[in-house]
Amino acid sequence: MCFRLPYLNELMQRLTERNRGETEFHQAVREVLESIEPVLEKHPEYIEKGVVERMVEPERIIKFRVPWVDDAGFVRVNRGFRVQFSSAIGPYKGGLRFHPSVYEGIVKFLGFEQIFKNSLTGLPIGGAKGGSDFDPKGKSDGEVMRFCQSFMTELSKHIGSNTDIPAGDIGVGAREIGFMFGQYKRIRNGFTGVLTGKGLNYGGSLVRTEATGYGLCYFTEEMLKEKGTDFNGKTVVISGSGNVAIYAAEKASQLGATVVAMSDSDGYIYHKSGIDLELIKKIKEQRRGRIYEYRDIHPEAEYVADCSRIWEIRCDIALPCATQNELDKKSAELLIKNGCIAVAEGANMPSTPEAVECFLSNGILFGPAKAANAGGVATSALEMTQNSMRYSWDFDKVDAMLKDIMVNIYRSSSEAAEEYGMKGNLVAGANIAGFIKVADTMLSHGVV
Ligand code: NDP
Ligand code: 2IT
Repeated sequence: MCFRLPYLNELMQRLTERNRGETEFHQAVREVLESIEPVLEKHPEYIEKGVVERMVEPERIIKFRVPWVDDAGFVRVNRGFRVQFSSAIGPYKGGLRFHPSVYEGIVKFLGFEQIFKNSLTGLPIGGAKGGSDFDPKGKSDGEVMRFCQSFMTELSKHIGSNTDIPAGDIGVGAREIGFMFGQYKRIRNGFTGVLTGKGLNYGGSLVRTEATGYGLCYFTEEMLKEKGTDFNGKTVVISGSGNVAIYAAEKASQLGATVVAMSDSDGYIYHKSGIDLELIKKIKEQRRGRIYEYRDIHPEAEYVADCSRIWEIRCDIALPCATQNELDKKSAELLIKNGCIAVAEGANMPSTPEAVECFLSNGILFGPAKAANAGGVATSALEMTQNSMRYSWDFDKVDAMLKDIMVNIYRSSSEAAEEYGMKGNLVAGANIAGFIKVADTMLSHGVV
């Protein structure tokens, strides 16, 4: 697809050439450029001052060797990354992903998205992402600890509570954050809020564990209000069964919906009368097991050994909460054909561009990741605030703040869409609202 502005065509072409093979990064940038084209047409000062060229180039990329010793005594070597994308509106902030598919293109797409997401939260946080191609699956606690210590030994040179504050993402949860925090504290001899998603005993915030999933449902509730409806009595399909998926399922159920299917990378479970979430938590959070084990307790549930087919199940609301590009055009068409009215993204960039186009052109309520899953990082910022105060708020207070933030993100995204003549298009609205705040800040900082 071509842009109207030759400037954007050239920029996109140059970006593709200079970041060869990084297809996820190209995809993320293209979507933002498409959304902000009308903003650039109205405000040529963003072009004149090179705001977009600067925004698509990370401020700093750190790439390092992570050597560690496995249980059999063999030396293993992984790659570590941290992309410090933008510090315009606050210190770098964003998660760490440990998954074999991680390479520079993945970390860059996630770091780029994080700039706009963090801006939308209304809190002072810049954009970053990091991770490694290390696969925690099948590793012992000792192996995970040694890996995390080696990873943090290098990363500790580049982060700090006022510089860059990492958190979790795929493959990085409470266990990994604990090991990394312990190593940072030991190396730097300082107890600071350098990571978020910490345990409650050492500076973590209540609600951070639930925040992304809960926030996703609060955002979805706002979208549903547009159609005069809510979660009550609705059938919901959720992909994934990790941190985001589990707490999205919990909140959707609390709001009166029935979650009928969840998945992992092997396959999905369909339980018509409603997923037993306590069992999913036992299998996934406690035992780090596989989702097919669900049938050992509930043989009446169905298991299909192909996670991509989860979107064949009829539902009113679909919440993709696993990974990027997990929902393609064919799946989008199926969801629509089966009567789905709303899709909100818990994962980052889970819908392909063709799927997004399909949802928008068919009038499906669509909550893009940057807006819909911002509750996790927003609550991370609330954790930073509590760490600075050396104080902690109770669950209801943080939950109420999270809800307010999600309602505000919905409002600012839908208002920006309307202002630029794209009423109801939250993809455009979220990108525009997120962009303008960062772009104006960059103008006021001069050329840096
Ligand atoms: P977890 O590691 O807790 O869970 C990830 C889930 O997704 C697992 O069920 C996993 O299955 C599945 N999955 C991962 N990779 C793939 C793949 N390539 N194909 C199919 N399934 C896959 O991660 P989170 O729940 O934290 O993250 C899920 C998504 O949400 C990611 O896109 C992440 O970037 C995004 N996100 C996370 C936030 C957070 O606070 N944690 C905040 C905002 C967004 P398996 O166990 O088989 O690997
Ligand atoms: O994608 C995301 O927003 C996250 N993984 C959470 C980042 C954070 O700093 O809490």
